[in-house]
Amino acid sequence: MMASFGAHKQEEDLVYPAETGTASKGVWLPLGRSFPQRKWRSPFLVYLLLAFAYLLIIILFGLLLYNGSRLSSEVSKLLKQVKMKESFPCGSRSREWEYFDGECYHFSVQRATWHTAKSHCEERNSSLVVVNDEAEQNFLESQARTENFWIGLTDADNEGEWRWIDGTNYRNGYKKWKKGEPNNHDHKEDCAHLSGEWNDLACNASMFYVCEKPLPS
Ligand code: FUC
Ligand code: CA
Repeated sequence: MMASFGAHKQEEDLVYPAETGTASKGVWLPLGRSFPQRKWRSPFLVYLLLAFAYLLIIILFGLLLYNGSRLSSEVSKLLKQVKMKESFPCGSRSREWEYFDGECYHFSVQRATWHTAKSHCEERNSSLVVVNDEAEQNFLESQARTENFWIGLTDADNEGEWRWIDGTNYRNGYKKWKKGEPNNHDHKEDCAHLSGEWNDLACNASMFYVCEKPLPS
C-alpha cells in the first residue's frame, strides 16, 4: 500500500520524454520509463557532489587530526626516552650502573675471587674494568674510595706478562701500579686490583670488583 503510494508520488514529480517530446532531439536519452529528466537531475548531482566533497573534507580533516595527535604522542614518547637517556644513560637500573665518559660501570656490592668476578661481569653483558687512562683511573678511585676492587688485568698465563682482559696493549698502555708493585708476593699474585693505585694479589682472594660495558644503544 505504502509502496504503491510512493511510486505514484514519484511519477507525479517527474517528467518523462514521452510527455515532453524532447526525446527525439537527442539532448538526453531516457534509459527507461523511470529515468528522471535532466532539469531535475543537475541540481541533485550538484548537491550530491557537494555532500560528497563535504564528507571528504571532514574525513581528511579527521585523518589529519588523528595523525597529528598520533605524531605528537610519538614525539612526546621519544622526548621522554631522550630525557631518560640523559638522566640515566646506563639504563633505568641506574643504581647498579654508573656512567663515565661513554661507558657504564658496576661496582659490586659482594666480594668474589678474580675468576668468579670475571664471570659475574660476563653474566651482566660486561667485563672486568680495563683502565685506559688517568681520567678513568681518577673516576674509579673516586668511586672506590678506600675499598679494593678487582680489575681486568692478570699475568696468570705467564708470570710477569700482564694482560688486559679485552686485549688492550699492556706494554704500551696506561699503568698505575703502587710503588713497588707488582711484586708477586710469595710467588702467588697473578691478579690486579685497585687499592687507590694498583696492586697484584692472589687471584683466589675475595674482593669487590668493577664491571665495565659500553653505553646501551
Ligand atoms: C704487599 C702487597 C701484596 C699484599 C701484601 C699484604 O706486599 O704487594 O700484594 O697486599 O702487601
Ligand atoms: Ca702485590
